[in-house]
Amino acid sequence: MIALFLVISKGFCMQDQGYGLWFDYRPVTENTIGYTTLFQQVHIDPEISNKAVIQNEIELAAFGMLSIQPEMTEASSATLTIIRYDRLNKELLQAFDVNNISLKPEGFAILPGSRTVLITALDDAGLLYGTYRFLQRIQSGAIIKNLKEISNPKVKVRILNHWDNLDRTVERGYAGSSIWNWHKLPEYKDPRYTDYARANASIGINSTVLTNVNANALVLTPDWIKKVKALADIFRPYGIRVYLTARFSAPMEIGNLQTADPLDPAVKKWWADKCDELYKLIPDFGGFLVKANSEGQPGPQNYGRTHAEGANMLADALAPHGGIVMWRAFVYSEHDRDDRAKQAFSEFVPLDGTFRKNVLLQVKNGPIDFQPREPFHPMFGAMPKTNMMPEFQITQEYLGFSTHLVFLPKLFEETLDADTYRQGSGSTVSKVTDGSMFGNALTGMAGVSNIGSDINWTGHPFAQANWYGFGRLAWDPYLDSATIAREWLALTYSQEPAFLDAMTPALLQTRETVVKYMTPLGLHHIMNAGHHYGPGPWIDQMSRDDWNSVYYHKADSTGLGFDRSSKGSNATSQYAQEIASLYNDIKTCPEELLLWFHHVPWNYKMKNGETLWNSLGITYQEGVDEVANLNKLWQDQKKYVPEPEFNEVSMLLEIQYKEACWWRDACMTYFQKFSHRPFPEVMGTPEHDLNYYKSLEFPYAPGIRPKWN
Ligand code: BDP
Repeated sequence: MIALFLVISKGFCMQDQGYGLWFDYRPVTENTIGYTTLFQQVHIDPEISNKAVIQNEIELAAFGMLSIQPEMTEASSATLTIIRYDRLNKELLQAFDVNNISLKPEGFAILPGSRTVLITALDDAGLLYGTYRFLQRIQSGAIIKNLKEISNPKVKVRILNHWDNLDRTVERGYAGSSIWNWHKLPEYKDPRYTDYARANASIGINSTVLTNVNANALVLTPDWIKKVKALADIFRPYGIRVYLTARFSAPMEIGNLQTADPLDPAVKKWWADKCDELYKLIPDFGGFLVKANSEGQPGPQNYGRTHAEGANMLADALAPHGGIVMWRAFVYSEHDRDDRAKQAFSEFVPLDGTFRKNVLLQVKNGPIDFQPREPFHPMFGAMPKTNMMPEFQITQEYLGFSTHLVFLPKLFEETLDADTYRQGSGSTVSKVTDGSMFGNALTGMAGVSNIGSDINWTGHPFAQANWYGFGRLAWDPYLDSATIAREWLALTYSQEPAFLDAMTPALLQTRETVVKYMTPLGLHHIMNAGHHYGPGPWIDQMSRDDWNSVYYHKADSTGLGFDRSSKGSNATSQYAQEIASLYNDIKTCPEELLLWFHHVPWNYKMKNGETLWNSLGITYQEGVDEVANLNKLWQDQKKYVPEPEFNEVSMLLEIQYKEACWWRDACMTYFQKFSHRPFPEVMGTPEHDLNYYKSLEFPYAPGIRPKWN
């Protein structure tokens, strides 16, 4: 008989406001043999360094899901055996089919036998990942004989970037303050740090940058390094290494040097000594993330040196300890008159082949800045002799903060699946990411964290899915977002098919919905200035041209959009020929990127037969309608979700609807100044005039960038 397991949906419990994330081990019931038997006797390899954390997780899970206390046994012939591959004995080798499995570092194998399961891996981290995966499969109701899974991470450095400041503010953070309580560290070790490590390990994240890319050199002083060490010690058993952002001018700010010139011997020595100091306390310290010569941050160009010279100097200081440098390619200058979208490519591509082996260039998914939709960054695939990692923004700076429900793995997937054509067709960004395109050994994927001190970690309950999805894609960039959505929903709320069938497609649609009501048809960077909250297409008074919305949409009486074709800024030429010609021609350019690449006449005929102007209004309206539909659908899910979270999401969806209308009305009213056309009927007439929308101010919007030192 097929074993069927009914999973009780999450209970209604006042305390449950999402702290438990996707692994709070809610009860599962079984109606035939299975899970309970499996947890009867558990053997965990006594030789591994993380035995205690694995045991703790097994006990928590067994108690939470099945109300049982598993017996821990020394005998390796247990019902559940978790053991390193090199320590498999003859019996186990005979009992389980381990011959054809190919394991890599951190990878794992979950092998079901008859009423038993073996989890094995080459290393301790792999055993922990295997354990989490096994528990997740049980939480989502898998049948034991279907548990077989052999999985190796495709990316080496799977890393969160916290934009957390030392005063506990979080740049672009919308979930409270920083979870790092620097003031009380190193003595006070908030239990939340352990739960943070558990959450990350449960999805394969193995690295974290604790501090903001707009860096403060103080974190590299002895007292602060002790605080960092306290966190590193907590994270270590979970396979997580800590990294810091390095402020390029640190040798001057905290080292009393007169210069930070990367070729100056005293500067080189200062960094080498700093690394010695760091590694003495934190032997597995990961390395540095650097934002240099970008948005006011100091860098090698202050001394007439290149990005490669800057990165290599730090790489050399870290190399003896096995550390790496993640050097950001997010650069654009107010002195460069060229299209901002082109500047990183122009700056970095000529440097291909000059970076050290322990440098990873960290490249944002698109060429501007984490917009709801961007084409993939043209640097992907364009530097065959350089290690390169994508950077995604998990925090929703440009996607409605933690108020709007948007499932970002869909956006991440769009970039990862994009074909760069750099090595012929099929040269996807995923292949740059996992190193298979050019044979890079050092690979990575970064996500700007959305985590804060809020009880549910991420502000919006559904923003947890973006953290989860990032981790899953960093482990395997080829995973599809539908699988991730379904997994997360089943783990977090309920595995009832009715719930999953309704909510999975709904989640997947949310990204497009946000694009439609914020920046349809390739519009971008038309958020209000500074905080980026709400619409601000009229912004034209910022100190830098490329911080103004008008720079990006270029609305005038003839039409709308940024001409990046060969007749305009020629940004299209930075792509491989196949992509360049596709984007370059207004007829073949995908409509969702039309206004990114072309200045389009208001009366241009779109594929739907409507003019550009009408299509704009129709698309804005579709976005608004889709939020309304999502809210309707959500109201039917009440029985699957704990009441506090259900209510929270309902209230947030109301705000999202209001704000979607605001976006539509403010943008269409503004653009009408140029199009001089009536609003398309479907969207009705905006409630207010343009002056009203322009007058709205939000001086206390969260997440604003603090003053840099
Ligand atoms: C921009 C943010 C800014 C960050 C910058 C970056 O507005 O706060 O410092 O990205 O990535 O999108 O460095």
